[in-house]
Amino acid sequence: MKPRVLQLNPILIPSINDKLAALYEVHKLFETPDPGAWVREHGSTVDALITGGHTGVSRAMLEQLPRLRVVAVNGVGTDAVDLAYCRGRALPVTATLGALTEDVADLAIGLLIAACRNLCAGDRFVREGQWERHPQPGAIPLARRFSGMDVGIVGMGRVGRAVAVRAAAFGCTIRYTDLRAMDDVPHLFVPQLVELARDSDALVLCAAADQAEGIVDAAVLDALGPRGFLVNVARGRLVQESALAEALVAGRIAGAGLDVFVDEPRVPAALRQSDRTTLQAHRASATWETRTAMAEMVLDSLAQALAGQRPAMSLTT
Ligand code: 8YV
Repeated sequence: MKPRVLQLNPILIPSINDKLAALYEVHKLFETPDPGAWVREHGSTVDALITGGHTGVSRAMLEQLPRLRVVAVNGVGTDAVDLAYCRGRALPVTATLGALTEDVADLAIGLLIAACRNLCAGDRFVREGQWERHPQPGAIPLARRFSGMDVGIVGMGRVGRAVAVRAAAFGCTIRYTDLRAMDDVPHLFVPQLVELARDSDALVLCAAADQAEGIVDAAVLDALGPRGFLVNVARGRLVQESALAEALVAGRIAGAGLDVFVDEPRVPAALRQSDRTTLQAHRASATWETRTAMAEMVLDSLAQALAGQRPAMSLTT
């Protein structure tokens, strides 16, 4: 009998879905009308679980899966999984470490340039026929130069470092904050986020959410100031979203490029309606290349765990 795999999110790569179906009896919980009832009835038959970084899995669900041998997170963030509980059960939790670094950093720079240069407003202006109606040069306000900006990186892990490499190529001065200074990072460490914000034209959030919930508050936004930009490619809950909305509406910061939100897919109206925001639907890792590499890592983790080995990408065992 094939091992039973419970899948909480769709995987968008057909060849990976074919491989999963060939090897396992896959149950797609996201297509199940009553997921809670399914887990109550069949939870004891599940050998492996696949979930997304943002989705994670609740402890209540894990408690209903006594036979589980691996939680394979198809993502790098494991903040939505109770790692301590999984450690206690000697249950491997794997992540796709390293697979999405370049794409997330690319999107961070893309959002930053889009925010500084008003790319979305420019696109709308042309698309809606406004250019023909208002051909004079001042019809769109002047933008801000990204090259050479002071960029503050919050969280100098894999993604933070990849953002730093890219920003350095644009001639930016880079400072960073994290839980501690890092010997192998050549940039200036600033222990206090509010100080980093004061010294930065743009703050780029790349930190894990576990220990950093709500760190971007009104004081940080005011320190960033009316010429400052915020980019978030990490987790929405790093930011106090209502404080961000207020700062944007009042022009207390210049703009924000956001791929992640507190309560996805719900995005506060103030953020959706603001001309100062550039928004994405949590898709920093959503390229064919990266999603294929991530899903291959998930397949490897399942194969290793179900063969009784410690998965190479395990964070808990
Ligand atoms: C993915 C993420 O969108 O890696 C993460 O932690 O949040 C995202 O890159 C998600 O995990 C895809 O399933």
